[in-house]
Amino acid sequence: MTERTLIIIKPDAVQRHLIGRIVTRFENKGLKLIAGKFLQAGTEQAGELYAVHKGKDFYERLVRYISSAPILVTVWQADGAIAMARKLLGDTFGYDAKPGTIRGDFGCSQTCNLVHGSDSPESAEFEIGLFFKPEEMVDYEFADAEWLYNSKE
Ligand code: IDP
Ligand code: MG
Repeated sequence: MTERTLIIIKPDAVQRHLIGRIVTRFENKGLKLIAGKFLQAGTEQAGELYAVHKGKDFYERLVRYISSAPILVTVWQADGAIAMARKLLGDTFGYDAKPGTIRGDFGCSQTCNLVHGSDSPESAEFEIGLFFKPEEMVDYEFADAEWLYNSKE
């Protein structure tokens, strides 16, 4: 099923000059970029993004971190985009994440794990709505879609 997922290039990735290398992972895989915004989130917006973690001991630190510096917020679309993107991200903590994943290749921190990805269709819809209006998403066909997705079969 066609899905959309919110991928955030987090403050540490921007500060560490990793935007291009991270975005390339999603492009290489064949996910389609349909929206993007470079911004610094306020604490309110950051708090909403991580509302599911409210009350946990790392929540305040997490909100401070995500609102501390600019981020690149993007939406990617593909069949099964949510699970595919989570595999590209790797496990939550950099030190656990496998080599070959974004978190596994570029970091070893618990909090500063470079990238956010929605974990379900419900959270994707909610998270995308925090940053984008429907008309800010641009759907289109890739010129090589037949080869990329075997869509003729
Ligand atoms: P996810 O980003 O892999 O979905 P979540 O459990 O949803 O992981 O946690 C959201 C974010 O909160 C993580 O990406 C990480 O930045 C931070 N985080 C999660 N667990 C901890 C923790 O135990 N200590 C510190 N930071 C954490
Ligand atoms: Mg999560």
